[in-house]
Formats: sequence, C-alpha cells, structure tokens
Amino acid sequence: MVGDLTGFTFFITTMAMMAATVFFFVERNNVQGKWKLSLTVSGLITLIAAVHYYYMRDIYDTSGDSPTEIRYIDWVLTVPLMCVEFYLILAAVGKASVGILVRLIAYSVVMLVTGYIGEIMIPGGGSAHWIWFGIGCVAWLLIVYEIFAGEASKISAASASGALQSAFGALRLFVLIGWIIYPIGYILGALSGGAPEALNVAYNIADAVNKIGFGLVIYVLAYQDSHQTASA
Ligand SMILES: *C/C=C(C)/C=C/C=C(C)/C=C/C1=C(C)CCCC1(C)C
Repeated sequence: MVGDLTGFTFFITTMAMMAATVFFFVERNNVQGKWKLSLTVSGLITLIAAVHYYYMRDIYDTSGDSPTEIRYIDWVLTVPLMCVEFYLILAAVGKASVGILVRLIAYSVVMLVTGYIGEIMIPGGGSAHWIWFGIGCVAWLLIVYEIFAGEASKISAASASGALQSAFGALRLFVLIGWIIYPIGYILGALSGGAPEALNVAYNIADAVNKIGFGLVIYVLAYQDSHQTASA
C-alpha cells in the first residue's frame, strides 16, 4: 500500500535505510583508520533498521496493524549502538573511559526493556503501564545527563578538536530533541488505543532522521578530521 501516507513512509524509510547502509560502508574507505569502526557501526545501525523496516512494512501492508513489537526489537539493537558511537568518537580523537561506554549501554537497555514491558506486555494504561514508562524516562534522562553534563560531555569540551566538539554537540541534540517523539508515541499509543496511522508516520520519519542523520554527522566529523590531518 504505497498509495497511503503511512504505507509510503514505511516504503521510503526502508529504501533510505538501505541506501544509507551502502553509503556508510563504502565511505569507510575514505576516512582514516581510527574512524572506520565508527562508520561500520553507523552502517550496522541502518542495516539493522532496513531489515526491520522490510518486515514492518509487510506487517502494516498485510494487516494494517502497528508493528510496535518489531520496532522494539530494532530499538534494543540499534539504540545501544548509537550510544556506542558517543564513546567511539571520543576514543578516536583522544581518550574515553570504558565507564562511559558501560553506562550509556546500560541506560539505553533499561530504557528500552522497561518501555517494552509497559507498552507491549501491559498496554492500554493502568498504573503499572505508567510506572514502567517512568523508569524508562529516568533512564533516558541519565543518558541526557551523561552527554550534557557528565563525563562524556566533559571529555568532549576539553578536546582540542573543534570538529569533535561540534559533532558531539549535534549528536546530543538528536538524543534530547529527536528522541522525544518516542515517549510521546508511548503516551499517544496509550491514550488513543494505538492511533496507528499518525503514530507510524511519526515513528518512521523520526527513525530516518535519528539513524541516518546521526550517522551523517559522524561521517562529516570523520571526513573532516581525516582530511585535515592528511593535509597538515
Ligand atoms: C532508531 C531508534 C531510536 C533512536 C529509538 C529511540 C527510542 C527511545 C528514545 C525510547 C524512549 C522511551 C522512553 C524515554 C520511556 C519508555 C518508553 C520508550 C522506550 C518509548
């Protein structure tokens, strides 16, 4: 059903994730060695999303249902990888502690597992539904704290690389602003009993922006840094 807006956004997001994957894997050859792992991870994020979108589009097309459960499987794989990117770019430019890596992965897993319990296992409101949501929000705020005021933020601010600082600043805005759509979706889902059309359009656009945009910011940083050093 490419003809309706929801079906169209499922289709085009699948294509965009596939194209972005090829781009990140190919462009890996045009950056210095220390950046290659970051681009590999960017490509894995969009690859995992592309495969999930392929299935989600099919579920929506054949049943009209919201494929929220598959979304969570996608998120639980890709969001920790996005958190790993913060660590990788800090490590590529200078120093980064393993504590940052462990904390960001742990917070993101807690955020998504609690969201899954609340949204998939006990949907439709009720106090337990909102308690799990609250725990998920706290975990998200801990991620925000780490990158805006915690150790990761301090290492970025102390770095001599202007390119790192501006990329780090852009990436954390994705987490603060771009990610708001997901808890809003949780609330709307409970209040509206699914609101599948609008919600899926919003999620599809948000995923494309958050995953491809996030990867592109890292690519620009890697490219700038690689070519600066090469010509210096
Ligand atoms: C590519 C997919 C992304 C960036 C998914 C991000 C998902 C979230 C930021 C989810 C957040 C949630 C909360 C903050 C509270 C609990 C419910 C969630 C899981 C929807």
